[in-house]
Amino acid sequence: MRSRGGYSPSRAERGLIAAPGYPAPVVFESLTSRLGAVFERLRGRGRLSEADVEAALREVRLALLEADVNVGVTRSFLERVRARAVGAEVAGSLTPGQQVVKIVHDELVTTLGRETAPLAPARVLPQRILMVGLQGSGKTTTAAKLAWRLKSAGKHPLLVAADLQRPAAVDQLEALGARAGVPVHADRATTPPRLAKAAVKRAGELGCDVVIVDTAGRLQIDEVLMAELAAVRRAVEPDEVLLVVDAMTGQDAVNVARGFLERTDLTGLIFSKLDGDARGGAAISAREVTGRPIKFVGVGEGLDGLEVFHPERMASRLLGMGDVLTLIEKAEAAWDREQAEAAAEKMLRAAFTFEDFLDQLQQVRRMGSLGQLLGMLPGAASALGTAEPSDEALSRAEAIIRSMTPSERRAPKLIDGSRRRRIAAGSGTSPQQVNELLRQFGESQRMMKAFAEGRSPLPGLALPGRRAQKMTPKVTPRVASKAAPKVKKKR
Ligand SMILES: Nc1nc2c(ncn2[C@@H]2O[C@H](COP(=O)(O)OP(=O)(O)O)[C@@H](O)[C@H]2O)c(=O)[nH]1
Ligand SMILES: [Mg+2]
Repeated sequence: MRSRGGYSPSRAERGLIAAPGYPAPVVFESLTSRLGAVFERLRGRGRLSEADVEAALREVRLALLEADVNVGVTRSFLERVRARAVGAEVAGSLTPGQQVVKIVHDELVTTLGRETAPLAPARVLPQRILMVGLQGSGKTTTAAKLAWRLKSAGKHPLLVAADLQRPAAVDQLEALGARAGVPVHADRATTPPRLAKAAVKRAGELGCDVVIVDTAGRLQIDEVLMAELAAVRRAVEPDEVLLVVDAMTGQDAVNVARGFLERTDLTGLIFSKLDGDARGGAAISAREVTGRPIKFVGVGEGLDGLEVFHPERMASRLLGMGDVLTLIEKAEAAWDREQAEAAAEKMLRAAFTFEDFLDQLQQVRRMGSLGQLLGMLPGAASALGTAEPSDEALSRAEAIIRSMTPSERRAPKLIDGSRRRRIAAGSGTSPQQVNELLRQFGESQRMMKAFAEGRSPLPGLALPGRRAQKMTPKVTPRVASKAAPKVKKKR
């Protein structure tokens, strides 16, 4: 299924890390629905006061605690969000509510690690990976999944059964290794450090380039276990020490992670059982207190149930937006519509200026479609002097308007010969081109005025017609009711 045996190691490695088809599992359900509800309420508000931010953060706090995020972690997370949210300038195209969503999302991504974290490369071959964690967290299963994954990416792993606490543990790894088609090094009559050391040597003999060492766990962190792990670590000199944490671990995840961090020099985290009724708390908490990246997540018992961890996707999921980017795009669309509505009203009052025009041009650039501009901007085609304005014409118009002073933009009548030359020089156009834009804009304004006063518009004028209806449903009825009742009847 994922066999990439023919690839060179570097490609295989990249394929392994990027895992483009990573199907995001449905996880962290409680936090998801909670935050979804919060932002549902915030959405649709015009402006967010400081009290609104506080109210939002109270809900976020409850949601985080409910998902078993550690109390201290929650507090510092909310402080970071508050510091950014209160008094933050709302980005041009977002509503204040969307801005809060974005900040919470950004902060979550940061807390979860921002980037996907690839496995550390081998300092010397073979690459050495040590799996540690409490009993039942999923170490043995995860070791086998990782071996299978690396094998699929063209590597030659060797599994090492260094959990000598229970005989059954060795059997379990041998069975999993057989299923994965990966050799297992075992020796029931030795100590874990010696076994691990011997395994590294054996890997060389077998031509294996990765050694994955499974270790014993306990129900709780204890001295004997930690001493054993420290000894194994010295024997193996691992490139990675990966702590496997059961995603169902609640508040205690922080203590577990801290304990292992202090005693075993963790390099990364793996969260198992995210396919179950998993909560998000453990992942956020453990990531925050250890500062170690989450490298993989377990999403099933089978060998293929291990996925690369994507902070961005997880944060979006935590927010219950499915995809926050989509949400923000929608917010931008809503903002554009409001702006278009205001502009249309101004036009009808013949108060439309070059500044409004510039705003519209910028919006259109973001949307990247001239057709939409025409829909939202009654009279635009005529102002630009062509029925189908080109990008070039738009750029030229924008450059010219940018070279005007604010007062010139509001009152183009001010623009005399010398101002015209200055604007042309500033915008890299000719005075004739400036003149042309002024003329067309003035004409368009005049027509809009006539239109607004109910006089018959000149033939050929691009009326805010059906296209506008599609794009700007709130604009059109108002425009239509004033000047074109026929259009209204059709709706
Ligand atoms: N559903 C699910 N079960 C898992 C996952 N990872 C491990 N398990 C199960 O959790 C149990 C304990 O796993 P094991 O590897 O033996 O844990 P260990 O004691 O840390 O070695 C086993 O029944 C595994 O099948 C996972 O990602 N999803
Ligand atoms: Mg085990």
